[in-house]
Amino acid sequence: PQSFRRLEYRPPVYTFDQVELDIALDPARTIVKSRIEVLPGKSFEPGAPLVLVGHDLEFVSLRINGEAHRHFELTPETLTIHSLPNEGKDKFIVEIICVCVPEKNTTLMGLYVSNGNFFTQCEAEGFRKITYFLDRPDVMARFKVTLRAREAECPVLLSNGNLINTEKLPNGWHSATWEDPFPKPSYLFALVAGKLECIEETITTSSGAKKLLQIWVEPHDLKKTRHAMDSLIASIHWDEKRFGLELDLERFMIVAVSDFNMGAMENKGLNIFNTKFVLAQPETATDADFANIESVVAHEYFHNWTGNRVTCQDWFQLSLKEGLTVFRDQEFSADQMGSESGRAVKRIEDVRLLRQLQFPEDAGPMAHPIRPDEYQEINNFYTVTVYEKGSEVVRMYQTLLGRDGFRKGMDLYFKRHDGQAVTCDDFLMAMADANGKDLTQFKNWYSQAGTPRVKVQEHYDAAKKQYQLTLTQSCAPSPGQPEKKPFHIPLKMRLITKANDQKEQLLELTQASQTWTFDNVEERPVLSINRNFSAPVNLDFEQSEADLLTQFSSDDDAFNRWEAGQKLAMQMILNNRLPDAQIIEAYRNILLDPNLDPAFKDLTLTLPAESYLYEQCTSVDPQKIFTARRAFRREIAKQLQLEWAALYQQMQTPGPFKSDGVDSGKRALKNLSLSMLLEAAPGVWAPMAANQYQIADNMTDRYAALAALVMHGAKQAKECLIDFYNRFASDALVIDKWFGLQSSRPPVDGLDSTLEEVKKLREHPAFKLNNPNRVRSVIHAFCANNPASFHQADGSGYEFWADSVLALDPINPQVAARLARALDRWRLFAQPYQDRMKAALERVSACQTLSPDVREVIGKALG
Ligand code: B3K
Ligand code: ZN
Repeated sequence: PQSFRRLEYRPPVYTFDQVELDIALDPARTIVKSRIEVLPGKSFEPGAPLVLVGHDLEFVSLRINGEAHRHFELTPETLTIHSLPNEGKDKFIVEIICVCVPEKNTTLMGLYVSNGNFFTQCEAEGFRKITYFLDRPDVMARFKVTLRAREAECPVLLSNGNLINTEKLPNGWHSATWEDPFPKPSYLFALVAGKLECIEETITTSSGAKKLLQIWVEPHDLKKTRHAMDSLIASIHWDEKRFGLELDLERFMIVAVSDFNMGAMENKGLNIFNTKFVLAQPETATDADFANIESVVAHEYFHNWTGNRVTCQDWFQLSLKEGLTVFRDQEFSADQMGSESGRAVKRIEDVRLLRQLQFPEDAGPMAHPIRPDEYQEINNFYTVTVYEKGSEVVRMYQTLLGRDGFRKGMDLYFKRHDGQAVTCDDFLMAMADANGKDLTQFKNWYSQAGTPRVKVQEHYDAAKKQYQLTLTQSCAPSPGQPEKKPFHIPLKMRLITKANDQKEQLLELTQASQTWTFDNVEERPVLSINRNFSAPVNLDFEQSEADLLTQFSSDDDAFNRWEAGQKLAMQMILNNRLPDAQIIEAYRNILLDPNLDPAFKDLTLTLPAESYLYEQCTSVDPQKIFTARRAFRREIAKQLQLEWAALYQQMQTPGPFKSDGVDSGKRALKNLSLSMLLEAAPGVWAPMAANQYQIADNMTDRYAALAALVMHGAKQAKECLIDFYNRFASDALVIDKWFGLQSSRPPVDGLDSTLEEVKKLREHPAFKLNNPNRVRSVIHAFCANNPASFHQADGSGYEFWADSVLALDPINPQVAARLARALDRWRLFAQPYQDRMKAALERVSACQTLSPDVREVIGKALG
């Protein structure tokens, strides 16, 4: 397979100035005419041919400077144009006509049809499926786009920028012309056409300019757009306040589509979203949905500066825009929580996700630095490493430089690079120069994969009242990187003493090993380190249970307080122990503490995920881990049954539904209590869950009750599932929840295996292999989010996985490749799991017609 390498980057030979597109939309035959002004690029040499890329296109004609041009070659991937006027030294005009077939496009890249409407997805390399182009991010052009369509079928015609003209045309056709004043790479191009309606709002931004905001959806969904609009407005104001960045267009549009490969896309002025991240009403969306919508709307909006105004030179630099923009959306969501404890809750949630998904990636066969050096298929590199670890790296600048220093760096970055396509090094240099700080060693975060491990050794000398701390860093080998250089690791720490006389400090660990000495420490302290998870590392820190309990009950850093509890639980679960009296008491104190945020209590009583527990083992027995974790949970449920029952009553949220941090935290704790009660005594408490299911006035409570019944195998589950389906049959996003819940049910004694259920769900009339949300709710939910059901000793789960990857790949390689990742960590497993996983991987690998996407994932897994 062909690999692309970061160090092989060459600037473009030609570049584009003005681009005009004229697109006549027809599901069966869309005609795309382009008129492109071409100029010599940075690597230009006289006489060089112009090499454009195009995929799945029917070529019709080529003209240069108005004349038909015959000197060209076509391959399935390229259009190479020779004999350019004056050897290409002056500006010349290329005009191309080609055809594509949106209704046949199941890959959901390029131009495609969903529910009868037209949409595009161009990042990373989808534009080449619309027309022949220099489809690379360092070619930035000004676009003017005319869309034509039959008015009855496509009353709405949208593209990037400002609407400058509309016309009625013969035979029931009409057209709209859009102009985007900002030069942009092709990956930010978008069009939308069809029967859509919008809500709109006019706001005034910091400079006093008026802006039109619109959210476009299918007509029946209009009533579900308010929360997305509120989130957009909040994001616009936040970016002005925190970073001084203002919306630069007169109009900003969001469009929702139900067939979409990922969450959303930041096309300039015309963001396109998976419906899942736009549509919400209390009756149909959970608190988690509301929060996700807020954060994805913010993320895409923030890309307008970090991604669009300043974009990436090449796709190896993806984290330049993604890591930075995730950091920005995380900070936004934290601020939206409205309190310090709310910020901590958000931080804990983000770290949980990082450790559950990114740490395994960083230890597996697809491990890559946040700025990868090599890829076969760029779509495989929209990873939790590039995004979430990328965000952690950006957060470390802020930790090292302070908030003001970070802001100075951002200001300099925009001052230097607005309108350019740049690299991660440019970002680092802006941070370094704005603060006069040497960040040379910090570059290792960009070039080295793997989660660093920091060993903590303490020594307290009571006579000298001196405390010594030695930190030693290491990082395991990762593909292509046998040895690692030390990272620049910022570690926030504080010594916890009874006198409470020690301040928080920032240690910068830059050597392989360093020792710090603290004087005047009157008693042996308890160390609180990596506070607020200041660095994305694993700590190798042997702490006594007593110290952990101290931290768990009194660390003033909310993150580390939570972390101590997780560590205690993890050690016991991995040693197959049940919670002892002390930890039960500690949990009880947390639950009863009137000063703690309910959302924090919910996170504290939520045990580490199985995928995170796996990473602590050298040979994983998934059934043993499941059983130990479940027994541990059951014991907490039983021992604290009175407390759970009381909390269930106390955490009710009377009054109209509010999706804010306060009420959603209460609901989370209430519903955890409900789940714990069913864990303790399903027969006793299931009627209460069934009642909550029936009387709930919001989806959070209704779904939580249903989940508690299903997860604990209550007999009421069946009829509630039927009721749920019938109630929401016309709402695809809710039906996704219905599928997802059943596919992610862990094993329950006396019930059919979840695999049997999932196979039935695949035959359900509402299951569709070509809708990514539905596929994710059934197949990914089972293979990636239901480890105890998936990992069966007979390998049946893996067989199902292989069948599913092979069935999906010809339809949608991107979605198939995501699913293919579910077996990444096969080498970590004990027998017989390991051999069975290998066999399933080999069966997929033997398929001769795999997409490059799946081929890369499977090849690296087996490699
Ligand atoms: N930039 C897009 C992701 C595009 C993925 C292409 N396979 C969404 C985002 O990160 O905002
Ligand atoms: Zn993004």
